[in-house]
Amino acid sequence: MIDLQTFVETKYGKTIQESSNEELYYALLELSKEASSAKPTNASKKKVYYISAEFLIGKLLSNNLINLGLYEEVKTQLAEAGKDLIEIESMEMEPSLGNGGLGRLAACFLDSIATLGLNGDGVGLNYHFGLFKQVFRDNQQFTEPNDWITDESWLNRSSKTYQVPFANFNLTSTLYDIDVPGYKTETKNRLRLFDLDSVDASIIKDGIDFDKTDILKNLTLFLYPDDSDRQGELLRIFQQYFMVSNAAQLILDEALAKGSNLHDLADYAVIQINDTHPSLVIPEMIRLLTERGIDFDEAVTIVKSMMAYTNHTILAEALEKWPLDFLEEVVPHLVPIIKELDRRIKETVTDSTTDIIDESGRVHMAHMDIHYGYSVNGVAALHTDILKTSELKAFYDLYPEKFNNKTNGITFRRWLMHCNPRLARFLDEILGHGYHHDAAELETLLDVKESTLVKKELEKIKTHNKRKLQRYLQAHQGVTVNPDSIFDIQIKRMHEYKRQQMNALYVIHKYLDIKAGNIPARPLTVFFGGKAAPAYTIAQDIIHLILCLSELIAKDPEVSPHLQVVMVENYNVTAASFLIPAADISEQISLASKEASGTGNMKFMLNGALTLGTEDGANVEIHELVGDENIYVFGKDSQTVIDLYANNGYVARDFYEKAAIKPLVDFIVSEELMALGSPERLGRLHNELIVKDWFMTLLDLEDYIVVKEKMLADYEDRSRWLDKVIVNIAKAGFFSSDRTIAQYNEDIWKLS
Ligand code: 26Q
Repeated sequence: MIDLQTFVETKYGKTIQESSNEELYYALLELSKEASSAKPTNASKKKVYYISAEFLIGKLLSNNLINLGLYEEVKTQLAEAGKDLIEIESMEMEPSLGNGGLGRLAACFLDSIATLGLNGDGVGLNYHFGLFKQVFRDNQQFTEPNDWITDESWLNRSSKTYQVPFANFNLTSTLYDIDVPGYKTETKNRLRLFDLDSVDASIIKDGIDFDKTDILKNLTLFLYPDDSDRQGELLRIFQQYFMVSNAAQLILDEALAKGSNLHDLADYAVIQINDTHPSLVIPEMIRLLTERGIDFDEAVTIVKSMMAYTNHTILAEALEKWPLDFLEEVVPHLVPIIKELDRRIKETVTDSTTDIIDESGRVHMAHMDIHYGYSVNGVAALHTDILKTSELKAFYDLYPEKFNNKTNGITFRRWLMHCNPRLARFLDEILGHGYHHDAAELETLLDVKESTLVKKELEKIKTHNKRKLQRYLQAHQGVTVNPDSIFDIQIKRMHEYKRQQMNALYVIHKYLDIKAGNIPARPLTVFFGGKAAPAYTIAQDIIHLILCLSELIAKDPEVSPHLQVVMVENYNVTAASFLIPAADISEQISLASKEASGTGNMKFMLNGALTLGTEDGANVEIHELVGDENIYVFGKDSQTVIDLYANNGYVARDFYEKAAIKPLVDFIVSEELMALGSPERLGRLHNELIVKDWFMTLLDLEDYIVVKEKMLADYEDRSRWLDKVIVNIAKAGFFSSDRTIAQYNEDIWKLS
């Protein structure tokens, strides 16, 4: 039992009631930190190190309170003093230490590793500003630094420091730890974030611009600063090496402290390499082992038995290939090791497509991971199949035993209990608490599928969550949404393959339809949210189109009662936790074969939204689990798409010329929109869709519109819709990251 009143009085000399929300936030921060620091770390012999350039942890207060078992007590004691935990939590800054899916997955995994009582830490970098903050002006995206680190925070500065050698200087790191308490566990794990004391925010000039060459001042300033120029790319290598050299030294320290003689290092440590960003850990670990007296051959053998690689993408442009002369400039001491690793492959493997160093002298990081690791996994069944049969086929032929699938998952502590407490409480009432520790038990919800009482309650919860989102958007963005409308939501990074532009073309279709006098049965609100990389012009153009459409419709009294478009500013984990529980329709409309998994799709399903999606990534598994009746699938399948690419078989203009499509695409450059927006941006996007359309928007557009209209019509049969909602929630258990992590451990890590 905690006594918050006494705690607050001791800290501030006043009551809860007299304290401000900010004061209460800091009191609760201190209270949670005390509770988790009291827990011992896991002392078992073998440990997994999840190395990742990104950990998109989001705000931690509520989650830590939930995991520490303090949430309900705190909430009640605050409420008794007239205080609201949601308002107190809004005082917390969100650490945006990730871009999107990959970073958020790492955060969910930390929660599950701790919850399953496994010995495992995350290792990464302590970016002072993380990902940029997005603001809209003139219907366009602008970027600002997100200053998330406050004097008191979740970070604990440790006394550990390491020396990291670069070409012309050594850097001294500082290690910060963030405690990761599992859900109601005895022990805790940690997120280990390395930093550099000399980093200096004063080098930031307007927006997020800064001197890319001043490594001492900029190394951990931002997450993935613009990598479109050479200096940006060099900085990325500096960051990656700083991360992995520190990680490798930490791992060796911890293993030695537990009694390793280094020959047996693999009995103490396994490294999960999260995409190729930490791949330099392979040559670095070999370097450190040989420095400590292990001979090269043995070092290679040791490393081969402790490195496991996860692939998160098949987009060629996202696969890292570093020119050897870049590496020569930053980490010359790794170059001979990488060359030797490559030489050994070239000696034994005839197929030159698997070379680590290609004929243009570029180092293929994924190739190094696959040759010198013991496990390669994709993140959804379809994704792993595509890796085996096409993208990484040459490697699969060499090492079939290394390949395995680990379908992604999400932590239910954040994506159900925290973001949707009403639904969580209702599920507790009708199912008991068993599903908290075994998410598969959610399936017993199917037993009450016919109950009108259950359906009524689910409807009430959805409306409650829509109102909660309404208040959030009103306060944060000054937009008013209609909670009696259908909430149709697409939130994810802005990227052509994710096809936000297709959804925008649907909006145009709907707008023109309403203008033509076809009034929908119920109003529709289409929400978008997502950041675009500063150097990604077409993604910026898509944001521009959406913002212009939003303005056009809002200003049109004929259309605005029936249709609204909201582009949520600065979409992040916090915004997601308000948006997802309020959704009726989950937009998962990537071009089949391109979205490795998706994890938003799982969060929406768990929160009672129905999926409108292509047969891509984990959508395929959602479809299999819920059945045809309970999902809205459209579009060409992945094999068709892969064949179209192979034969250059897609010609955008052929689709553009179709009578149903041309007016929608041409509306992008209509007088109405051009008057609101930038002719340059709108013109470029219009042209792109007609002459290139690399991600085949127009291929699936007609089918998308038909299926979406069917979905909106089906919404009107509330009882049948709620049947589908129940099946979706009931089947979401498979997507618990506890299941994913149990499989990683069973097949790859083998921790006790
Ligand atoms: C690479 C080189 C240079 C600069 C940046 C990058 C870079 C940065 C971030 C490349 C990729 C990323 C992030 C990728 C990512 O988030 N992938 C997503 O991972 C999710 C978790 O597995 C999947 O669900 C998504 O399908 C996948 O897109």
